[in-house]
Amino acid sequence: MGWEDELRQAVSEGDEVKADEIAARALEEGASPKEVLEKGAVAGIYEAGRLWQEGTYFLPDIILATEAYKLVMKRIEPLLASGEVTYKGKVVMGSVEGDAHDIGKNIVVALLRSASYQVIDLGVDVPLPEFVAQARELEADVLGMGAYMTTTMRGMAEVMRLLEEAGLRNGVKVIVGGAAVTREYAESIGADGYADNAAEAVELVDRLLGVV
Ligand code: B12
Repeated sequence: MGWEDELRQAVSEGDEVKADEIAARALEEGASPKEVLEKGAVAGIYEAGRLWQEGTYFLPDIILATEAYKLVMKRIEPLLASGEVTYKGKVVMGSVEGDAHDIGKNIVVALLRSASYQVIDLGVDVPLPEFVAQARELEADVLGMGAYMTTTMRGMAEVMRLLEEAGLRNGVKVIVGGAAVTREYAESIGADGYADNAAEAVELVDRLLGVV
């Protein structure tokens, strides 16, 4: 079994010590941080999600998998930083009100940072007006919102309305994503873009800001 499968398995089984060891070894053997993240750690979370959906896993299993993922991410994140000082643009990002999921958002944040974007991460459960206030305050080029549940997704439409009301809609590009969100939904609320994974999210931001 290659490190990819081993890491995927260790993360999905919530074995954080083993997951971290495998990640360290893979990096030592020359795997790139991005590969370790995507082919191992993220794959493990997806696997845990699949096991939950089919009824094999329960919430505690998911929490353990999340902890294992986080430990690997702690090792990877500093390595993703590009070290460049000139930013391509400023992105304000968060998980919408009521939503505490942040694994997907954190990956998008990490990859945007590694692609030389300045990212202000508002965290989880971000009150809807806060997105607007921060976009204005920080003069964001891009506002990113993540929703991972069908219930919280609706908050995005409200943020669009609040942006309009504040006269900010034309000054900021809005991107949305997360497991609950579809391209159709993104279009229906008038967002500027949607991406269903973190690599695509970076391409999307490049495209929207014309820096490709
Ligand atoms: C891990 C997990 C948790 C963890 C979260 C840990 C954490 N820190 O995030 C814990 C255990 C805490 C949790 C709690 C709950 N969860 Co949960 N959780 C999941 C699970 C299994 C995986 C989510 C995940 O991390 N996926 C992996 C990441 C990498 O994928 P991703 O999020 O889709 O992100 C990628 C893309 O979407 C995109 N992307 C992400 N964000 C953004 C943002 C932008 C701007 C862009 C452009 C792109 C983008 O790029 C990412 C990387 O490629 C999903 C199942 C699933 N299939 O999604 C359920 C799921 C999301 N949870 C669900 C539920 C119901 C809950 C709880 C209510 C459970 C409960 N009964 O308590 C609570 C709610 C807590 C809350 N208030 O938010 C449901 C939601 C159902 C719905 N209504 O839609 C799901 C779908 C499971 C299910 N089928 O029932 N959960």
